[in-house]
Amino acid sequence: MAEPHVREAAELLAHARRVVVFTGAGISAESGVPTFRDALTGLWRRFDAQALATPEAFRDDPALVWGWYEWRRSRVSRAVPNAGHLAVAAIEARVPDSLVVTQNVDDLHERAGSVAPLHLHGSLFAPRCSVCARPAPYEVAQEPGDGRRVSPPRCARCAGPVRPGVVWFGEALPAAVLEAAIGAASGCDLLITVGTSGLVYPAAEIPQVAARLGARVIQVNPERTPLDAVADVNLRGPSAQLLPALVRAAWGGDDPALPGAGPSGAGG
Ligand code: BV8
Ligand code: ZN
Repeated sequence: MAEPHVREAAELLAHARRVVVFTGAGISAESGVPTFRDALTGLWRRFDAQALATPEAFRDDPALVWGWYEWRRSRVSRAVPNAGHLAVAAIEARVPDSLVVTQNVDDLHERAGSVAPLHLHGSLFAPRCSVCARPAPYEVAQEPGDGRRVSPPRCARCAGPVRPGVVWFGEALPAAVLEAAIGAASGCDLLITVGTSGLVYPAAEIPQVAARLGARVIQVNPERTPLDAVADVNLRGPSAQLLPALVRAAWGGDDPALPGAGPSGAGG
């Protein structure tokens, strides 16, 4: 039997007609992908992620920054979507008017079956020329090892250095993507925010817009965050455990998209 908060959240989900699932690095943590704040393990520890994720850092030392993103891309390529990603895909399959809005630059939502998540901050899998913006193909990331510089490839058209296809601090988010995310948040009746510290703007506005315009908000996070203030229900714990529990409590345990679902009722 689900615990009370999960039951309360499941009531909201079972009756929701227009759902936005807003995710941050925490949803990928149980796939072994470091969250943004701890994305600097190994030799990367000596850098501040926020300082590395900037146009200035790339201009000053393109090989260091490209090496960091190649290291992250190789980590993501070896990771697999976890039960939290699968539960989000199950929600999308059940609620026709639903949308994933993610701050993550990994592809785990797509690999879990989410149809077209909006990437507010770009993707590790869309490098482009830093001069003419031509999309650049990427090889399967070699393991650049910890902290090794890797010189970025050169653009086939203008020979400019290729950059990661992410939004850095100080860069504008892709306008059409942000507009679509705000539009969905404005019109939804339920927003589920999962695994984000809610500190980076303007992305952190999304759950606040939904709450301001009357949506109910469920938060899934082991820690307190500024989004506690707008959440109707706080599910305190890991998303790979709580999201499947939420989906099972809302629609019963036989959701084929959920791991351990099915007649045996395995997975509790
Ligand atoms: C911009 C891609 C202007 C790169 C990222 C007010 C308004 C507008 C801007 C600002 C503002 N105030 C300040 C700013 C500037 C800045 C900003 O917000 N700074 C912060 C630090 C205060 N914003 C910007 O620069 C943005 N651009 O404003 O441009 C502009 C306009 C016009 C023209 C020119 C310029 C751009 C911000 C985008 C930066 N790029 N990512 C990359 O990945 O390398 S941000 C990056 O950090 C993530 O994408 C994410 O958005 C953000 C925070 O990460 P989270 O996903 O929340 O992860 P985090 O590690 O922080 O937390 C993990 C959470 O998971 C924790 O809560 C933890 O408890 C939880 N967790 C852990 N395990 C689990 C779990 N949860 C569930 N289950 C688990 N198992
Ligand atoms: Zn170019």
